[in-house]
This record gives sequence, C-alpha cells and structure tokens, in this order.
Amino acid sequence: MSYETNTTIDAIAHALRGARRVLVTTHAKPDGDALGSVLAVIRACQAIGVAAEGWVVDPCEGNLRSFEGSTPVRHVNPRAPEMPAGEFDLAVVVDTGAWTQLEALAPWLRAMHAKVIGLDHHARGDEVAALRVVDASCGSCTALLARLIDALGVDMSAGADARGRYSIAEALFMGLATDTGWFRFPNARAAEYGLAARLLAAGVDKDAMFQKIEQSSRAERVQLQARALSSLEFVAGGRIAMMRLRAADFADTGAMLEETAGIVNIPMEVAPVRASILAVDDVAAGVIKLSFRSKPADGDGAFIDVNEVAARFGGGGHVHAAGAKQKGTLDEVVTRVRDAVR
Ligand SMILES: [Mn+2]
Repeated sequence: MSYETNTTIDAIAHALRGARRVLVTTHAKPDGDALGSVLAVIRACQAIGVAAEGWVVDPCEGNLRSFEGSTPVRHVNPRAPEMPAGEFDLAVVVDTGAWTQLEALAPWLRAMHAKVIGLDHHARGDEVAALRVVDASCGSCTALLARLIDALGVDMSAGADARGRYSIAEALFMGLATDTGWFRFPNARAAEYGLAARLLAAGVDKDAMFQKIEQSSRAERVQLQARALSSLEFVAGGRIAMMRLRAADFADTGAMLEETAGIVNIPMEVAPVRASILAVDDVAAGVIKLSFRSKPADGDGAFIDVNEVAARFGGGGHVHAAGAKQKGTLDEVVTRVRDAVR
C-alpha cells in the first residue's frame, strides 16, 4: 500500500474524543516540528479531557525541551528503550511514518497497529499507522495538526500559563517556524504565513522563541561550524556544496552530534550553489549521517530534488530537505555521494 491518506481529520478527531488514554510519539532525535507536534497533540487531548503522554526518543535539544513546560513527555534512551506500560486506547505518530525513525518503540507500535493513528507531512513512509492523514503540501506537521485542533473545536491558546507560555499555539508555532526555517524556505507558503498570523494572535511570543531556539548556541557549536566550513568543497561545476565533519572535529571542539543542526544550510549563501550536502561521522551509531538541502526553482524552473537523491542512499524526506544514513568510513561515503551527484 502506498503512503497516503486513508481517513479524515474529522475521523481522527472523533477517535481522540472517544479515547481515555493516548500515547503520542514521533521520530527519534526530534526536531522542533516533531516535538512541537507531540506537545500540540497532548495539549489538545488534555483540552478535551483525554489523558495523553508523549514518548520521545532522545537525543533532543535542551532549548526545544524548554517548551515542554509541565506537558508530560517521557524521554526514552535509544540505547535502552523501555516500552510503554499499561493500556493505551490509541497511539498517535506525528511527523514521520517511517519504521527507520521509530525503531525504539517499533515492537510496541506493531502490537498496537490497529490503534495507531498517523499524522504526517512527509512524502514517504511505511505501514506504521492503520489510520493516517498524510499531506506533503503542509510546511510542517504542526500545520497539518492545526486542522485537527480546529476539528476538535479546541482554542489555540488552550494550555497557556499566566504568561501565555506552553499553549497549543506555541507548540504549533515551534514546528511551523523551525520546519520552514523561520518562514524563509520554499515550504513557507500563503497557508503557512496565514497560520503563523493566527498563532501570533493567539499569544505566541515569536521573538522569545527565536532567541531560545536560534540564539542559544554554545560556543562549541559555532566552532563546529568553522570545522564544517573548512571542509567545504564545490562539485558539479559549483552547483553542489559538500562538507564533512569528522569524529576529531567533535572531539577537538567539544561539540555534540545534535549541534550539527542547520550547518548544512550555510553554503546555500553561495549564488551558484543549488544543493548542499553535509556528511557527519556518527561514531556512536556507527553510521555516516547525510543531510541534503536544495534551493527552490531558479529562473529556469530548475531545482534539485534532494528527496530523490537521499532515496538513492536509502533515505528520504522532502523535495528541498532530506537525510540518509550510510555504512562505511566518512571518506568512502563522501566519495560515493560525490560520484552520485556529479
Ligand atoms: Mn516536520
């Protein structure tokens, strides 16, 4: 069966209303959209009187975690995953539908299959959820979830504390802003700007969020960026930028693996560059992590579909942002990728 919608948002809203206890999960190493999606669904369930808890497979950046507030999210160690205990009426999987991204909870999810609901905006996925709504036209998973919140009849400002923090709107905005590169990427279209306006009107403090998420780096992270940039090479006549980060780059700078986020975008500042690739030696996982980004169509309507490129390496994602994992040494993988994109 292909990865496409097989139910409606209204049917999912109905199922949630009928549940007593719901588990919400997302892809391992959650980004802003993944964690924002988990938080939004939990808060929406709470607003309709349904118990819900998040199960999130770490690592997860602390600046994102600071948006959890008192929303119940359990952070699972990927190396020693525990399984949810007790009865759950439903499991909701957000921002992914791929088994490769759900490995830690896969046995539990497989056993729950008939009661698993998927809400995703990725083009590719597996038969994880029996019922799913997939809309790749949404700039973030939280943009899709906004429709679910509306179908539930829940106020976007629900869950906010006295200072307006920790609302459904804040969780939705976190996913929307981060997945669209703060509304700069091509997936930020009229609908995304429209939703952003609505969420800001519901009380989201975008300046505080920007500072918390984008301007709270450690110096080690910026030093890691310098290492990545010093590895920069241009291939395919300057149309593709490639960078690599070796194990020594992490050891020397003291930066952590999750601090590579966003580095792949830096070479896109160069005019002729149409796509950028970052290869990272993930020593702990024993794989080379590949990140792909591309610019939207230029004057000639040409663009590089990095979802296709990543698929050639067993990965996937979106047309302009994708990822993959490869076995081998860093240099071997970089050579493989360079040969493929030439
Ligand atoms: Mn997403």
